[in-house]
Amino acid sequence: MRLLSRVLVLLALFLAPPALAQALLTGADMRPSQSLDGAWHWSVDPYRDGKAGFHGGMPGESSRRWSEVNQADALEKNPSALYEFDMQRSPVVHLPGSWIGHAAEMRYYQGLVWYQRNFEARKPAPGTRVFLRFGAADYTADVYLNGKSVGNHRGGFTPFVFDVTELLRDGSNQITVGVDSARTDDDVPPPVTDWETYGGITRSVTLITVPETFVDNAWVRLGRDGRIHADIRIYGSQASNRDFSVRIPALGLTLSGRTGQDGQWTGSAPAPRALKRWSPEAPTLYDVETASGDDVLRDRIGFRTIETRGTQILLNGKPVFLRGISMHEEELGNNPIRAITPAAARALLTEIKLGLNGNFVRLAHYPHSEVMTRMADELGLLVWSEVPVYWRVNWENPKTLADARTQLRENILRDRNRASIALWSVANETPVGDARNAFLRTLIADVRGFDDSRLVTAALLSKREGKVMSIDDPLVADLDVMAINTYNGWYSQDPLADLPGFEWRSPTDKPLIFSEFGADAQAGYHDAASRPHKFSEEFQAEYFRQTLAMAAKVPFLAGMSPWLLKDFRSPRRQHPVFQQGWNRKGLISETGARKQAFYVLAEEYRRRAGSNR
Ligand code: GCB
Repeated sequence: MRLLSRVLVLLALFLAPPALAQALLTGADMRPSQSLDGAWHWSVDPYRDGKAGFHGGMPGESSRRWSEVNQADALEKNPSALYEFDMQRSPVVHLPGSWIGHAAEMRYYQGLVWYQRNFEARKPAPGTRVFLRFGAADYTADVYLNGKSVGNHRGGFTPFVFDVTELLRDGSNQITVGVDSARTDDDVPPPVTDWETYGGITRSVTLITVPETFVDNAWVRLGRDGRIHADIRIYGSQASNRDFSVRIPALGLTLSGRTGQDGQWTGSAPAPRALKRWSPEAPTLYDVETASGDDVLRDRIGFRTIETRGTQILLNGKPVFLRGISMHEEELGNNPIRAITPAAARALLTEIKLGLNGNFVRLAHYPHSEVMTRMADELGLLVWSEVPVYWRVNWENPKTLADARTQLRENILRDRNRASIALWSVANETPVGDARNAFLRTLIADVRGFDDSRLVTAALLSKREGKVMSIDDPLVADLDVMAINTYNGWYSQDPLADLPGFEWRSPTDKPLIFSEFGADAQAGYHDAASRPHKFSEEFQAEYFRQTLAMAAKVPFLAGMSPWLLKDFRSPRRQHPVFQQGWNRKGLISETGARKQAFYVLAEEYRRRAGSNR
């Protein structure tokens, strides 16, 4: 078995795409761009006609699909052209946003949906390149420009780009995207989760023009050695031996150098004395410009260090208790479509920061929008960021591992400059076993390879014997911070008053985070009995009081992110009275009504903020 999983990991190493062989523009959301958000035509395609062909790909059938034609051109030139999928006359919706919001019958649709729009552009000037960038499309996307395939992408939560320099033309252009939300047991995440899939183009689409040789992946950070470190990568025909500079004007700091043969440079300089370190209390961000030739890549970056010492987490060298909460990527409202605008991100994170007196958020269970992590930087919240390696992943399949590694890499490369991110997590509630351990160890090694400045964790399950809870997952040895999801008193029938009597045992001297605990409550359902029923606000509030009393007795606890800020859509939660398609473990309802437990946690965090423990 051990041998088998080693072989699988080796195979996956070959399948995984080379680290940075091509430009990803993952961190390019601040580059000037032409937005393709707005009105798009859409059509369902439940039999995948636009991909498979009319007869589903019968021998002899023309290999040309309607998706590979610029329909506007074809219909103009040839009146007898026939397109039943006439995208130009299909209904129009506003993107980004999941198709769940397009029409009532789309709520549980899992499959292929086509999108198309026309836009005006210029043929790229000589010496420039144009990239088409998607913030995310859930789950696979096939993209065509002017009837030509430009590529595809798997994974619903991370950005991807295509070089479309050769395909853009002066005047009207047409983009067609087929997004398929169907997943199998080999995907990441697998089909069964506890959240809404939100198929579609859920984040912004942009066209980004850069000089032929340009900067990408400029990672600038404060090292634990007190120096500002930079890793620069330049792409294009002139990338070797290329001069560049990294400037932080407000600090009067410039790092300059010349790339090697491979277009890369790594170096550091002492941090200026004037540097104000980023922290939740003072989230200072600096403009940083990386320039080479005609290209300037801009960013807003905070500088801080994060590390562990024994059972403590240290931020800027000082112990910090993570006063957090978890959340899914869903805006407030009765009918969310996963459209995270800066205003939506601010509204949610402000509830954590000011409402709950928090300093930490777990962005569960997949990479959230870059809008969210930038807002966390700006408002001052530490972040747990994770990939959807969730529950029952196919540990034995090298392709599944390759997909997980791609998502991890895209997430880290996108957000390495976000000061808010303190922890990268590689998995949630996964069953211990050789193949799983090997799979997750590969991801942990990847995290350390891409980013050695942060902490690595994973949400694990504990073992219960009577009232003794222990952490006996072998993965603990590989992590910087242990994390446990625990639900005694909700999924078990323990009387709530017993919870403070539970004893937690640790196998190491590493810090522990309670990455989840929670109980459903329907906002407005009250039960005044001395032992209130589940689903009442009183039960949830008492559950929080008693679980927090238990947590206060765990000496190696360094933080918590209870489950969770806001009620969220989940097709598996169908209690006819209390849930109706919503997981009700939110401390606020889907429309933002605060439940009693909200105030219990806010008070606990106010007290902990005072003592920082
Ligand atoms: C968990 C999962 C989370 C669920 C939650 C629940 O442990 O990590 O995805 O939503 O429990 O509500 O049961």
